[in-house]
Amino acid sequence: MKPSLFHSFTPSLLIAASAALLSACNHFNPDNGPIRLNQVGFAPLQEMTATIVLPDSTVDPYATTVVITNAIDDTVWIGVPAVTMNNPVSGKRCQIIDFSALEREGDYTLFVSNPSFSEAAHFIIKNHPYRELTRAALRAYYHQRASMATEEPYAEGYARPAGHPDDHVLVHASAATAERPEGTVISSPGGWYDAGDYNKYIVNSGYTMGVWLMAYEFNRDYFDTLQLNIPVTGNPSSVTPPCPDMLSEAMYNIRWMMTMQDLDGGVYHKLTEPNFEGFIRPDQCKKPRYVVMKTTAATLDFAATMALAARVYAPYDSAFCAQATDAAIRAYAWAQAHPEVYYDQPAMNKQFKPEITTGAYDDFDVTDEFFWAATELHLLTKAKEYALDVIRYKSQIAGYLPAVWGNVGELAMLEILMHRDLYQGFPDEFQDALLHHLEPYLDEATTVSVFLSPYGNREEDFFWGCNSEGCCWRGVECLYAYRLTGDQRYRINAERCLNYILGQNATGFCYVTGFGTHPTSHPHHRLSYSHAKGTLPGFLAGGPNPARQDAETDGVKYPKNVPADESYLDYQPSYASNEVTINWNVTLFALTAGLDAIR
Ligand code: G3I
Ligand code: 9MR
Repeated sequence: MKPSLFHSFTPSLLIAASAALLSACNHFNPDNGPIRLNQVGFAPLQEMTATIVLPDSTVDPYATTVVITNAIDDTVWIGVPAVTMNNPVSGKRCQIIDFSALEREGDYTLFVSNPSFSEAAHFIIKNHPYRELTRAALRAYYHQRASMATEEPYAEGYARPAGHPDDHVLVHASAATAERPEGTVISSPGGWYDAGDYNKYIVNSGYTMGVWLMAYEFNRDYFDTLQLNIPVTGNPSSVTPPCPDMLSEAMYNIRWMMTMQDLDGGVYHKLTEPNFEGFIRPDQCKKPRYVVMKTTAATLDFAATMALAARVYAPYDSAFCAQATDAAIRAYAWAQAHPEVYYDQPAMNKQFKPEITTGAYDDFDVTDEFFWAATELHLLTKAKEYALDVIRYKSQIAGYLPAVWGNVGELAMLEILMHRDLYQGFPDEFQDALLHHLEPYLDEATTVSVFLSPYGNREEDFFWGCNSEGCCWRGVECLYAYRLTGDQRYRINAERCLNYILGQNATGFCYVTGFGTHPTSHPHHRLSYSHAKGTLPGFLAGGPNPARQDAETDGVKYPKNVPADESYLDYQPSYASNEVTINWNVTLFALTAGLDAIR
């Protein structure tokens, strides 16, 4: 039975509330309502909370009451918000509702009532609430595959023709050598499109493969049985024992990466058209593509990836592992001989033609790349020369946290922690550094956060790609901390990071396409935009980015004075807040799979 207090729901109240909210929401986003909660699902024993972002028109916050009903309309929870406080970033007044007491699987409706507004939101409690999301986040990479058509039954409704064969790639003047002069044609097919664009970048691929293969090692049993419905031809899955789907998908990109190594061991920074394509289908793209400049960062990320892959794929394909080991060793040697070749696109364009204006993934400090590559090579070969480099580069750990595409030192730290028996002393130092780094965020989750989250309570939490690089990655760090200490607090905070991504946040979006009641629906993604069926599912959007580098381009208009945590537009041209990328999805599934595997 619905309680009597909800008989006071009146159309006029609803209209007034909607009008107030509409005026508050920005030009491109829909009204996601004041109730913010995980829109995908909770596991039965999980902490469950929702946040009400009180409409500005609220006269008396303390008059809010809450009722939760189950699928047959029985009241299962009735109460008042546990806390009323201001969002430390936006200043907005919020209330937290804690309904963790609910345990039964089912569909629920949460009704919020206040004399100034009334709202309802649905949520689900079920076992393995993140299984489907994990699968979709991984299947997103199948859709990103370059040089091949995506076909049924694998495309699951999103088939498209092949594009970018990349079998006729030109060596750019910046990458010319005596053996491969400018204009030499090489073949570099396959791999994944980086993001919303159609280019392929080694630095970002390397970081992505690192997080990917480490996620596999972290939850091997889980991934060994996860079915992705992807084609496995050309991958090592025919080898006995069968290669798990997630390793098959990764191999599609790793084999492309291998083609990016020059004869001398150095690795091209990227394979790209000179300027970004329009929003057209892959098969419609006809621009010439180039491999551009070998760099130290790309070569080291490549070395680390190949060494890690040689270890992980050892049970499946010995020929590949021998090739990857050799590639890694030669790449590392090249980087040692060329330790400071940085990708400086404006400087390169002054010297060489054609001009290249696509993604730079520039990085002028490769200490962390040396550390990661040395660590992976040491884990693979156990050779003394790499051990000495691990020692040499480990000294800067404070600067290695958190890991992002341009700062991969933490990947080495986590690898060492996961193989700590091989090392004496310093794993303890690394563990302390990780826990010390997390502590203030965990503290903020229960002291200042209106979303009960260890992420999103500071202005600096919001930047280009923050949903992944800030929020999901912090959740993954919590999973590592949980594995290392067994302390449930870390598991709970990993869940809280995911709750944030799935809707308990300042904008009310579930930032994964195709999931939740208010999902990101218009990402900056050429594959989605150009597909007759529309947006592809399972992609994580970049997230609120107060730097707003895209403001005013292509009609992108942020409302004036929008708070940092709301600088997000679910609008296709907004590349600075709403793009999707391979490096962002990997942290999402590392988090969802990690949580799914625990429950
Ligand atoms: O390093 C500075 C830091 O010192 C400073 O405090 C901070 C203040 O905002 O900025 C930092 O630089 C940022 C840089 O990323 C490193 O994190 C830049 O502002 C920011 O604009 C830059 O964003 C990158 C963006 O490309 C533009 O270069 C994103 O991380 C990166 O994910 C994104 O990658 C693009 C590719 O180029 C092309 N493909 C799509 C992909 C995703 O949008
Ligand atoms: O589409 C591009 C996206 O993939 C990049 O991340 C972004 C930043 O480098 O740039 C996008 O391209 C835009 C360009 O930078 C400026 N003009 C509008 C382009 C999008 O249509």
